[in-house]
Amino acid sequence: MTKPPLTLYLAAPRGFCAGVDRAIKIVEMALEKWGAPVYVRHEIVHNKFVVDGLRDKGAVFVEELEDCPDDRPVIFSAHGVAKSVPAEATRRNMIYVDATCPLVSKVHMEAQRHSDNGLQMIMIGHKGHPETVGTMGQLPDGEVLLVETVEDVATVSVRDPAKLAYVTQTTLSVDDTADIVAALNARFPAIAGPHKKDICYATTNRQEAVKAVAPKVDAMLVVGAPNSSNSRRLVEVGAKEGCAYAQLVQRSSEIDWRALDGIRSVGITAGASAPELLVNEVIDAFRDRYDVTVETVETAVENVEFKVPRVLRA
Ligand code: 0K2
Ligand code: SF4
Repeated sequence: MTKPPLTLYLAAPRGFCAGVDRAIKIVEMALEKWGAPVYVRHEIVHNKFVVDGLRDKGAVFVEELEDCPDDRPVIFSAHGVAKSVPAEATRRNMIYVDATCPLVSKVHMEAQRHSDNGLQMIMIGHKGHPETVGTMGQLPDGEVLLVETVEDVATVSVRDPAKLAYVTQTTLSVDDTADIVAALNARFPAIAGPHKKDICYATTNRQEAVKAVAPKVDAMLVVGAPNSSNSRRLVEVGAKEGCAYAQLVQRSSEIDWRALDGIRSVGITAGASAPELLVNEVIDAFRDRYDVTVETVETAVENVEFKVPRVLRA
């Protein structure tokens, strides 16, 4: 039986960023150095396939430090932690390795610096997301005000409109955040912002690539997990750019083939925490059903790399 023709447009860049690559390496190197079990506070990155693979090698994933014993090393996830977490690990004399992405740590330092300069902090982020919890936790409870939407800007109650600064989560929608920042600037003209945007290069590049692909295709698939903020933003960008069907899939088994009936072109990308192996699995699933032509749409070239902490390099 002849297969129908289909063009797959692969967005580039897609998939692993430098912070995810480093975080996974940290867990692997910690397992080599200290042996199993090594504890990891929160999913090291938001991807079940990655987490399951590390669990098989001896990593134990927990949500809180209190779920870890004192005498085994613990790793903090790429999303970052509140200051109270390493403080508590130190108090308990634990060995810990911080896998917080350096670009998240940069935002932590910014929040601290603005606060040291007497400015009240506003965080633009998603309530309850571990990165938002970690960044807000750089300052005492209640010090950082959370703003999630343009509507929130109208109601946020500040100490002194002349003494304000904002930081953001690194994985937000570039466009939605620009709207929120514009609303903050309009209501609080003196508000200070980051020198360089807090939304990271990887988030920005992956959204740009989706913008280039989405108008070309009948459907857009984003390989990523439901709890992955940056992956979900890619689905939203795809839909906003006019793609009639934009869907998150963790694995090829989640593809809804009936929804794709009659399509001639599909865009594929992957969130920063999704391994390329899963992208290949999705491509292979299309090859099983269609006569596939693959085209890459590249909007940026990335060459960012982060070193692992010194304790693991020795
Ligand atoms: O996008 P999220 O922040 O939910 O996190 P992941 O899907 O794990 O991607 C890695 C980014 C981690 C920190 O920015
Ligand atoms: Fe770091 Fe950006 Fe990757 Fe998050 S998405 S881990 S901030 S490089």
